Amino acid sequence: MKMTKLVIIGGFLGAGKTTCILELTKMLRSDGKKVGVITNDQGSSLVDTEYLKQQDLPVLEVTGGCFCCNFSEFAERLSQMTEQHLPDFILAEPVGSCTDLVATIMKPMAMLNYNFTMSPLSVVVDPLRLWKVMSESESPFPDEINYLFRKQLEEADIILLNKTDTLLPAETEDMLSFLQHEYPGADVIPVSAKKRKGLEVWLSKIAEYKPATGKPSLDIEYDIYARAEAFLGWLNLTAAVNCKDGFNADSFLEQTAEAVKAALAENQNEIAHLKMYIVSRDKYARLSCVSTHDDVKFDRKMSACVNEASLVINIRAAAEPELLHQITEKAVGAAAQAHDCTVTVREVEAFKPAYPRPLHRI
Ligand SMILES: Nc1nc2c(ncn2[C@@H]2O[C@H](COP(=O)(O)OP(=O)(O)OP(=O)(O)O)[C@@H](O)[C@H]2O)c(=O)[nH]1
Ligand SMILES: [Mg+2]
Repeated sequence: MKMTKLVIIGGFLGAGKTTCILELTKMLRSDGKKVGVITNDQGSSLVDTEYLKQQDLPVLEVTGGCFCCNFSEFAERLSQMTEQHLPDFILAEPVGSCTDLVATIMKPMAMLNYNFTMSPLSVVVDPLRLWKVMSESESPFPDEINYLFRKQLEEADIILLNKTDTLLPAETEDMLSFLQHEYPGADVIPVSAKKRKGLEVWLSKIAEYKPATGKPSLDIEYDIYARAEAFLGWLNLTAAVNCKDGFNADSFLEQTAEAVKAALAENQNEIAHLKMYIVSRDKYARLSCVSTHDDVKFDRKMSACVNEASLVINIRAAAEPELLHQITEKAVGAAAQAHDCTVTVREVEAFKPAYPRPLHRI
């Protein structure tokens, strides 16, 4: 019987997990392999799920909490994926504010005899966030988030230093040395998911049909971890956008994102990850911003005027949920007015993640 390989790809919010998954999937498929993806969030209505589905990929999600706190649902989705699609690989992306995956996912999966070969744990890291930790420069986030960020790296079998296309060669070398020195048990691989660089080295490590290296469970203080998670506010919003004469969906999305970013920057509420997605039939656009000091960037543009579209907004930022809600609705309203559209909000969730209580911890 074919054993599906389960690859867990963790890392902090906005590090590039979904982009790595997308590009790895393309490589695996060109090699004739079947792939399924499981996404995960503290809320529902996920940009990542919608975006990945557009690539004609089977995607299932675990919403309303991380994989570890919803372990049974995670296991159910894995079985569902296996039964429905018989994939060679399942790529699973835990919530970016989640850690302790060895103790709460990897070990329970192995011990409870699930029918998967566990791949080494891959953790993606964004150079800008890493730089803040390396240089001990003033961070927009409190120490608890730096603690969480470091714990994510500490348990990695493979660390992917991503976005190396934004670095000078000497900067990449400095960061690689730092990671190798701080986390000697991990394979550190420089990649640029966006430019598809370095991914074949990663693939060669995870495609080997041998079990994960079996790292010890983290020594982690859950109260600090919980404070880190609860420091961030989460906002997930879905809406219908209509305009009888047609509107430019890219411009609508960009204006909304820029207005949210400006309002957060004004209040010094740092962004962890802001992402927006808009779809109209077979056309879609997605943009993203990973800091108030970062530009809003399109991953894909719709390049069309449309009469109706569905909008999905996910924001994780150092702000109270009510403030995120107000800022977002105001930004959407202003973009609607500027584009002569009507917006009907379908669903809004604004909250702080609950204390992490994994089902299993080994
Ligand atoms: N320059 C550059 N940008 C990248 C690279 N990989 C990802 N990005 C960008 O980083 C942003 C975040 O990428 P995602 O893949 O959504 O990050 P994520 O880790 O899945 O984010 P969450 O799911 O919110 O935790 C997007 O704008 C990506 O285009 C890369 O290799 N180079
Ligand atoms: Mg993602």
